[in-house]
Amino acid sequence: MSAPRIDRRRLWDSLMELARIGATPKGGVRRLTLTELDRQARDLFTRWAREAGMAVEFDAIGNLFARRPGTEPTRAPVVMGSHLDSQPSGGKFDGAYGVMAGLEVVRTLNDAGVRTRAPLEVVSWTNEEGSRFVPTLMGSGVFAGVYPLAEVLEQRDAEGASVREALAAIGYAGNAAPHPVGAYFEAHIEQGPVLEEARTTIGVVQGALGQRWFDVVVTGMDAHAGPTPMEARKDALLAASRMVLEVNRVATSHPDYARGTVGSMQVKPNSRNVVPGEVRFTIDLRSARDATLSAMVAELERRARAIEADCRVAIAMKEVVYFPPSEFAPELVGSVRAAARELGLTHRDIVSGAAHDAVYLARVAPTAMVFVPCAGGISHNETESATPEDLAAGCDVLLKAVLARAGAVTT
Ligand code: HGY
Ligand code: MN
Ligand code: MN
Repeated sequence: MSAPRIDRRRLWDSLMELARIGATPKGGVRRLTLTELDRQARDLFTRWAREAGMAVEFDAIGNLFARRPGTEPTRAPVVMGSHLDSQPSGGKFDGAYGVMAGLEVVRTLNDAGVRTRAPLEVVSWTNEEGSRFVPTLMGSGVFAGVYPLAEVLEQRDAEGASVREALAAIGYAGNAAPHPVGAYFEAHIEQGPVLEEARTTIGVVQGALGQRWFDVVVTGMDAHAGPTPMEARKDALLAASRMVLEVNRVATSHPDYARGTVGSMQVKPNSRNVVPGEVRFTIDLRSARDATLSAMVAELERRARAIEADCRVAIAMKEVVYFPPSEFAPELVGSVRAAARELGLTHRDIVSGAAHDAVYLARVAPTAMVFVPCAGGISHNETESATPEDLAAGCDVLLKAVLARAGAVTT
């Protein structure tokens, strides 16, 4: 049976309506996890899912599960999902596309009167971004048993609010029980330049880079910028700046997809005429090989010791996230490739530089992802954009791959 085709206009309109929640002047989205804006997005998704005949529940970390019954109710559901939270200056499509594409698959099957043997679920995972609260991939990590719920609920943001308090404040601390997943599919924009440069519509994702995140505290001594001689200073910002250069150096000295980023830094006391006594910053390391991640960390720790001695400061590196490179399920990846081929869409294998909830779902279920291009490969940026055609193509591939797994029953 040939699969029905999704409604491109409806998918686009849903994405644009969702993007109005947290819309920023430059055309992006600021919808930090567990904020009032996240609540509004969750409420909107819940309303739409119920209008599509789905039952909606949420678990103790706020993961939202919208379920469409199958003809074999005891079979584990085929799950589609992604996330509704965004970066502080994020785009309209990162995360939102995967949730809206899952909803569009259900809406299309409803219109076509197509039932599935396995139930279907569309999921929005809590705090994929890890921007307001660490760890990243928080909700899917709890669901997959990677993070203990009690520990995660006590994580605090820069203002000292806990996950537990923020979740209760938006009314999404639920009690849905963990349940088996028959298969997991996530549609996402690539967030890099590969597909667009290759003029290719579909990315058949093989897996994702491994990541190691650190919170670093450099402790020196506040001092007067005038009378304090250069050789007597304990300048925490000088030491931190040298560490930033080292992060860049270790990442550029490893060939296999190595990445190194310092994305956030706080300087104290942050006054023009005071030698900074304390600097806090973050390190995000990635690679396609676990051994490379280890080598990068070892090099950075070695260089930190030398910089400490040089600058007469202390450098403390605390690891806050680690997951090795992940591979998705070959048979499910094959169904994504077959769907793209049957739809006559250009496609190519690709490795994800970004992490996705699929990384943790892959630990509990066969998992695959569908990538579509984004303009200039730009993401985590308010100018992030994608075309209605590419987004629809990715959603058609998602529908076909999901039907192949869930089994279609024409009523
Ligand atoms: O950082 C990541 O890889 C993801 O986009 N949150
Ligand atoms: Mn994402
Ligand atoms: Mn993201």
